[in-house]
Amino acid sequence: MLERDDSTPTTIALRRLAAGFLAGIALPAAAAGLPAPETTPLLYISGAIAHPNVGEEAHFDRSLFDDLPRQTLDTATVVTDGVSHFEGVLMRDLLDAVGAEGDKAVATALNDYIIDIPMQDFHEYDVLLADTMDGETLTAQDKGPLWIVYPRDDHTELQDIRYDYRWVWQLERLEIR
Ligand SMILES: Nc1nc2c(c(=O)[nH]1)N[C@H]1C(S)=C(S)[C@@H](COP(=O)(O)O)O[C@H]1N2
Ligand SMILES: [Mo]
Repeated sequence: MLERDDSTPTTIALRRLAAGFLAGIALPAAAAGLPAPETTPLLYISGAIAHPNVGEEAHFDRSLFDDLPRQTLDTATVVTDGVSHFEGVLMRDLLDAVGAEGDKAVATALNDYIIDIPMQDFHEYDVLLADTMDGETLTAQDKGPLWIVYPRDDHTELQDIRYDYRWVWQLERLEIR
């Protein structure tokens, strides 16, 4: 069987050129940190963070949030029926992106609900900051735009009122302390 070989000296040189070009633009971008938001932020992160993008805080609009690694989670919740399919960003990845270093995240919601969450939760468990549920974008009328979702079906110890308090819906701000 005839196989096509793309690796001519020309294509190899072009690939190297492209890789070099991409590395060249990626490096200054990484050094400059998180880009500034261009639309209204969904989420504000303050406190002990190494990579702010607006003053001393990190603000995420939808486009910046969408740029983070995406993850899914299927779980029951205490406020919905059956198992739901969530998509979003791992809290661990979000906090890594802003260089968060602290013992707790103080989470505040649009309805002024406020709760302390130990940072340990995000290292021990794949806690998701969900922006969609069952394929629908979460809105402020329905637990959104961002909802902290614990993998409660995968860990019996998470099926506890102590964790239910930390399932912050309508999340607006995380303050790292
Ligand atoms: N934004 C927000 N998130 C919240 C709450 C709240 O009042 N506001 N209540 C917490 C509590 S006490 C529990 S037990 C769970 C489920 O609350 P619910 O049954 O009132 O939805 O969500 C948590 N997340
Ligand atoms: Mo509660």
